[in-house]
Amino acid sequence: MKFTERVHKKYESQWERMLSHPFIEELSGGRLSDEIFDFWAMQDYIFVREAIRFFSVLMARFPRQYQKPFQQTLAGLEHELQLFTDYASKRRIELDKVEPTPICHAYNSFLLASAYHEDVDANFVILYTAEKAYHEAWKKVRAGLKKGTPYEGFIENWAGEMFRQYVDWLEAELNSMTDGYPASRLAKLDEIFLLTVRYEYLFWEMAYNRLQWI
Ligand code: MP5
Repeated sequence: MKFTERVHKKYESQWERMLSHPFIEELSGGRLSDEIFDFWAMQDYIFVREAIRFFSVLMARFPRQYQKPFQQTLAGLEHELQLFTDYASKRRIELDKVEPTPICHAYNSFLLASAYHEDVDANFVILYTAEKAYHEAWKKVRAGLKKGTPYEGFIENWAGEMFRQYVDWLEAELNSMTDGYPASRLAKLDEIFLLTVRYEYLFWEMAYNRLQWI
């Protein structure tokens, strides 16, 4: 069985719990408070800004064949930062004053540590899992909302066709590189999938409860 099919079955309950988080449910139902959405936007701005470092390390370490696709990803991340700055200026939020919360900090540290220390396959697991999680979450939001909300740019970015193709590409690469892997390596990659799903869940949880440092 393909890697992605197997882990989605194995960790179905965690995946579902992440996707049915009240943040996503309330956002899809048009009843999420502006303060909670703003909190998410400020933290995800930081997440994306730091993700540029993550991809830059991957670009330095990965084989040549991945440089071109990741150059496109990096351009996509710059576009995302623009979405956040546009949103923030409408809401009068000063993004340069925002500090990462414990969970945002931990998630970004995990990404950067993996970029430096883990192999290509492990980094593909993280990437696939994080991007797939956002694609699915924002498709749910798109399905629930009418046009003309302040969230449209975010919806188009993560639920749109370009992002779908990117996630499909990650999935296909991951499945072909793990084909025929020994059980011991698969067990390690399964753990990384689960850890990434857990961080994705906690990121919504952090925003929903506005969890902060002291
Ligand atoms: C993504 C994101 C999507 N922006 N934030 C979290 C917490 N998880 C996943 O990744 P990208 O790189 O912004 O497309």
